[in-house]
Amino acid sequence: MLRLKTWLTGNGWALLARTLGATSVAAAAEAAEPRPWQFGMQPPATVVEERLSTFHDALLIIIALITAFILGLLVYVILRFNHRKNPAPSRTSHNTVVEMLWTVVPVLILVIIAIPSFKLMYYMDRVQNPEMTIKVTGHQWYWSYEYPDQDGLSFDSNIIPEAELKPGQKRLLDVDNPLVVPADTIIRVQITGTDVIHSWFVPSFGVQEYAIVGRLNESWMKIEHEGTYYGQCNQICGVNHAFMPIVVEAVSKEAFAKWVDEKKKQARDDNAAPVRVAGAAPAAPAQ
Ligand SMILES: [Cu+2]
Repeated sequence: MLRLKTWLTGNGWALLARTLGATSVAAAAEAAEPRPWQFGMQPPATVVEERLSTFHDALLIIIALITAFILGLLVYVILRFNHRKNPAPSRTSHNTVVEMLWTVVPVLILVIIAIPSFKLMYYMDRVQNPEMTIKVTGHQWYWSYEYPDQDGLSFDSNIIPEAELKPGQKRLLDVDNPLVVPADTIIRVQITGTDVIHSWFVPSFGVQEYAIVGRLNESWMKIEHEGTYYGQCNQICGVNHAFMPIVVEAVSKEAFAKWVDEKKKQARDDNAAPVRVAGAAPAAPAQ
């Protein structure tokens, strides 16, 4: 019973996946992006994505076992009960024990899958003690990012057109202003939209949240390692849907503080810059 409990609370899944050589957060240090001929998930950069990948791998094993079992049954029936081998078929039409089994066993399998699935879903859903907040807004067809804890610093993030790519920059993935966040920090991500439905999706964080007009959706991430992470809008949102990628740069806390100062300075120095701070807006007239 204890074994079953350990299994259901998640440790069993992790153990199984590790035995089968799945990647863990600790092993994934480099940038995460889609690669040519990639199989499987991108390396996890957050605990959420590590758990998602582990759960996915465990489900794959369960599915493979069920499929192999059904295939075995079919092959057995075809070989054993074809009309040459079995010219006079039995007239049996019911077997209560077998019928109970093929109802109860699949239900049990589904319950065993549902328990860790719901646990993970609620773990992903809400962050308990966020250290900072990022607001993401989806537009046709770019993202804008806002830092309410950094005096409302905000800017737009646009794709770099193919003709303007510098060496080393990724076609359809790199942007002019990436989202810069501190690594090893619990970040609440609030997501909304201004026109149609978009979806902010960064595979290696396990974050995928719809950006809907008039609604503030929430997710969270704690990026374990510094690095550059790529994502894309994954809700068909119009003709330039494929051209609103996401770049997240996770840096050290000190580098982040420095970056915030520089961005704020940039916003103050140059009004035409795409960077804004809330404090720079004209004050409302006194009543
Ligand atoms: Cu979109």
